[in-house]
Amino acid sequence: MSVERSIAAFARARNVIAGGVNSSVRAFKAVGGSPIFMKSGSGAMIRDIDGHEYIDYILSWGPLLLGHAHPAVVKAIAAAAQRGLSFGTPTETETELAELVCAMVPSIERVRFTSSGTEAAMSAARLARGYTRRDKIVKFAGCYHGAADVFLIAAGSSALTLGNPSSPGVPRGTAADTIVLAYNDAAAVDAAFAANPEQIAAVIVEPYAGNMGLVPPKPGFLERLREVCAREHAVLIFDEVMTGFRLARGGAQERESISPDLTVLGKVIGGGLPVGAFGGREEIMAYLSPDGPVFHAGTLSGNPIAMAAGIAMLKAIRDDATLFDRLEVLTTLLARGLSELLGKHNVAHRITHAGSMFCLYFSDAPVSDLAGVLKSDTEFYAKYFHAMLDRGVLLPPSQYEAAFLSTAHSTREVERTLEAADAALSQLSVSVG
Ligand code: KE4
Repeated sequence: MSVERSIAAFARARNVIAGGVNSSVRAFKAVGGSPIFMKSGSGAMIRDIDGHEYIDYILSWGPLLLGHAHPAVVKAIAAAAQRGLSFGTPTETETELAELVCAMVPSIERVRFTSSGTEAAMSAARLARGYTRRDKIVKFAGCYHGAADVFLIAAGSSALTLGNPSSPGVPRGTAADTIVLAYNDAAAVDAAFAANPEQIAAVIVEPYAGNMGLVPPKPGFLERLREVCAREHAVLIFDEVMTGFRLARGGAQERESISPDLTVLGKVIGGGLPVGAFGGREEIMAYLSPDGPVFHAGTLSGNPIAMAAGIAMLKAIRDDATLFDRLEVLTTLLARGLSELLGKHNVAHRITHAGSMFCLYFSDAPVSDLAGVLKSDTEFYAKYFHAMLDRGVLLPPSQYEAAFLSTAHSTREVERTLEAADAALSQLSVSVG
């Protein structure tokens, strides 16, 4: 498959953009080869600048629950743009999106918008610290909460992919206030609070960990976090940037019937435009400036074009009564089909899936935390990634990422994906010998 234009585009980009990309995972470092430059997307499909078309399971890393260029979202953006792009003043579009968020995620009584998930998570941590007057934050190895210093310790996603889960440049003082535990280890949370009495401001967790592949919570894990945080007067933060509006209408917290104190949102909430959000109990959110002492600001926070996209997105999700059932059925069909094929080809694997998220690990080790995930065969994943890319299927370019389906995917795309996987595994089993 010729990707000459992408190769040339990457060389040109590297002359002016550090690393040639504006987000690390896009560089294909984990899978090798030159990153593919895309030109357009429509529904479940994406097209590169060499004219190749792919079934897209990256979907911009989660925002595109309704697929590429959804008509209602595009129309809302175009209409909003005609009225001006940004005002730096309050607009009613922000209130309208906030009303939708609060109606769909009942634990959120007040919300504040940002321009990225990173900003939202970083601000939620600052708010929890200001509200509790404590400094320490508990996070879990392999979970990713964006690129802020406080969270770039044992982080997942491309920090893990690139081998820098604890990035250089994060001051020792910052790292000292971040306590890292093993995901799904509820006993470790009790021990952390015992060892740091009245010092832990918050526990932040991806309720379904989507940045070390997809690692679901073990039964009782989230409940334990809820109990411990309530007992210790610490803030429980669910980072639902990835799971929000995707695992259920009200996110993972609806699916698991657990109410965090604060929730971090992103991706779907902007419909593909830059929107993050954090919100939760009114008592905590009242600590935010300008009413409270904990500072927050952002030039383009609540940008009216992004708000219009989010409103169109959330209304479409809210009003589609069978959306989540359809996505769960289709994702399960794909996961089961892949598992059958991998069994047929005698390839060790674990597949996790929930809602419209899934991950295929080339491993026979249990995947319930980062240590288990790290036993995966990332070299084989890289070969599989390219074998699928050559057959018109775009998967995340890292073993440590979750893959996504949209409402634009159908059994047709699933069947084509399974055909490609069968051929890819045949090719690889021959080459592996
Ligand atoms: P952003 O700053 O990238 O909008 O959001 C950060 C973030 C926070 N919390 C969770 C649970 C997230 O998954 C993310 C971002 N996810 C990655 C994909 N694993 C974004 C892809 C990228 O970094 O380019």
